[in-house]
Amino acid sequence: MTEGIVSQVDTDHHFVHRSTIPTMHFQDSLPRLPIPKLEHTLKRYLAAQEPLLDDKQYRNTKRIAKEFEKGAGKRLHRELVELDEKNTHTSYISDPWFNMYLSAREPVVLNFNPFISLTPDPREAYNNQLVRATNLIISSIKFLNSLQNNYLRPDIYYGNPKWSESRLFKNFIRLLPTSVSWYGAYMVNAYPLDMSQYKRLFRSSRIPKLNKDELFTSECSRHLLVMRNGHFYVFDVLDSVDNILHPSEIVAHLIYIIQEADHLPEFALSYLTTEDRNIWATVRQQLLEAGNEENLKKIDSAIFCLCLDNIFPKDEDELSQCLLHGNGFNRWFDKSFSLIITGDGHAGINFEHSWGDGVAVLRFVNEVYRNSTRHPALLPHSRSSETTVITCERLKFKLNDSIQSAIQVAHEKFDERKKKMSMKRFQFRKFGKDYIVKQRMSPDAIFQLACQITFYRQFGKVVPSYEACSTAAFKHGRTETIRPTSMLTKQCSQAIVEERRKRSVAELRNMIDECSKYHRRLQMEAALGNGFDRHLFALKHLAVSRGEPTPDFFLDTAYQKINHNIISTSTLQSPAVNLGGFGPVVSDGFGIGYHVSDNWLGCNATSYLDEELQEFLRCLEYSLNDIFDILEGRPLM
Ligand code: BUJ
Repeated sequence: MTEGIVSQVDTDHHFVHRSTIPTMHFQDSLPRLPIPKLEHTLKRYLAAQEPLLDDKQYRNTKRIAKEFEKGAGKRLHRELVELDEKNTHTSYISDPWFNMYLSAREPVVLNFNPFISLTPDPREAYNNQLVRATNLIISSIKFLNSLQNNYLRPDIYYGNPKWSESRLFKNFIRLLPTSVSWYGAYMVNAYPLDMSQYKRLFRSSRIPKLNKDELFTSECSRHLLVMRNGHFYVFDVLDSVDNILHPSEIVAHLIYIIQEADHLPEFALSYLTTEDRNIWATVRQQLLEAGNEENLKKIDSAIFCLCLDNIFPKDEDELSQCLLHGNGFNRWFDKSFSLIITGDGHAGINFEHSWGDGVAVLRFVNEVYRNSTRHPALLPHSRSSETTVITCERLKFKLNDSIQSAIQVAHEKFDERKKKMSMKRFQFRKFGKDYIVKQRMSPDAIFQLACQITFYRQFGKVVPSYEACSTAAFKHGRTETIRPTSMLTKQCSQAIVEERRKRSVAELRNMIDECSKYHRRLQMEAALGNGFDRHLFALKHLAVSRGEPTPDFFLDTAYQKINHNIISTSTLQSPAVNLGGFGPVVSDGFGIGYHVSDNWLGCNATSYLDEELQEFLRCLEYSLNDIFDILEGRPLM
């Protein structure tokens, strides 16, 4: 796209906004993700191990860590630092993290792809499937145009939000050379974030390959992929000079697709994207050999995938299931993201995780929600254009017997796996962020503590837990792990569950307060790249990638145990999002997407253990009531 052409036209029609500060203004001067000192990493590691081990196991793990620190760990750490110094364009975690995702052979659906559900449009009539789809398509393309033209506001975390609105700040910052721009923002307590992941948001797909997948991004495609009843359609949403198709023309195409794709195909190709990656890689090769190369290219290079579902979810749990996995035939799970619109106009995103993290996807969701609700391109009573020339192409695939039976097998396996997974929404209305902040505690810490108490109440023990934390404040940062299980949360859980009548309210409150402070510290450390998980992960990756024997440290059962995350959690905050979640990361665990809102808190929880999940949510309610009573100064009964 040439900037000259689009800059002459009305902003509203082409961009979500035109930022004073260019999108990539800070990229060159972003700070680098630090590699913590090995000594600090191991100290943090041992602190996280302590609540999970008995005394003897802990002493053993401590000994192994000491040996690692003096031996293999010391050498690997030095080599990691040397490597990092040679790769100043990126972060030490970027390659190992891509490698982790792309080498994983489990199906992406349920195991990796999360979903985010968009809050309904406040005006009911705009939630019609065709109206919402058209408006969200157009806002998404405006986002793409803004990104391509360097008009998208860079992500900045403002320590003092007043600067986010300041013209003076923006005009000053944009004049700074890109080599120092980050420092200018830093001077006013503003922290620009890494924007590198956005280049794979659009026109991108994960391509299955034997043993390690690849990411593909097209330079300049103009077409959208639309799925309906398991059929694939493509049509250009950008014209030859990158103007967005008129809304009435877009809706005319969607109407055509809905009318044409009125039955399910005998063999729905998309089930293959739910398969184990090596199986899918082999079948994809067969598809290429059977003459489907052009069609696959059209899918891979499409700007994104729109799934026009024929599903009418009866409640939030059914909607969440639809967005996390659906019925498999109307998705292409390898696309960087799919925009799913149900028959009754609910909208959500399912995204492939290897290319990027929650921060980039949430930004996209926020912008398209805002733009599509404030400046909807299509009004509910608008008509589709009767004069539109439909340029839609239905992709017809050549499927030989072997491919057909592979689809059949994938279909059966997918149905089996999705049947085994339960997903439940939970909401607690007695307090939320405002109340917790008034108690001078951290809302996130309180939710995490509630999960710890809950698990202890249900199973009488503590287990490895994971909270995702973005490290996008650094160049090519990804995530770090916060470890919500600590000696403090263990003691607090024991006190609340087992000694509830023996302990005074003041004592319990003090324990909660200590947990909150400790969690806040862990959160801060993780966001600054000072956790322990990624550092250890990178050291292990370095040894393995060089073909060296795996150091004893990583063979310790305690190391393996702490990486079997029974409670895996992630949170995000946005008025544009009303549901969100992901599958459990282990067969005996829970996947918890949660949200602490102003006056309530809630989660979407998943598990392969249905009864345990129901009980977990019952206990969570109990635990939150306990916390509430304590904070209110009422003794526990
Ligand atoms: O940790 C990482 O590197 C990435 C993580 C991996 N994991 C999901 C396993 C933790 N990925 C993310 O954190 C991205 C997750 C994006 C979805 C988050 C969902 C948040 C839900 C909020 C809404 C809940 C509303 C409840 C309503 C009652």
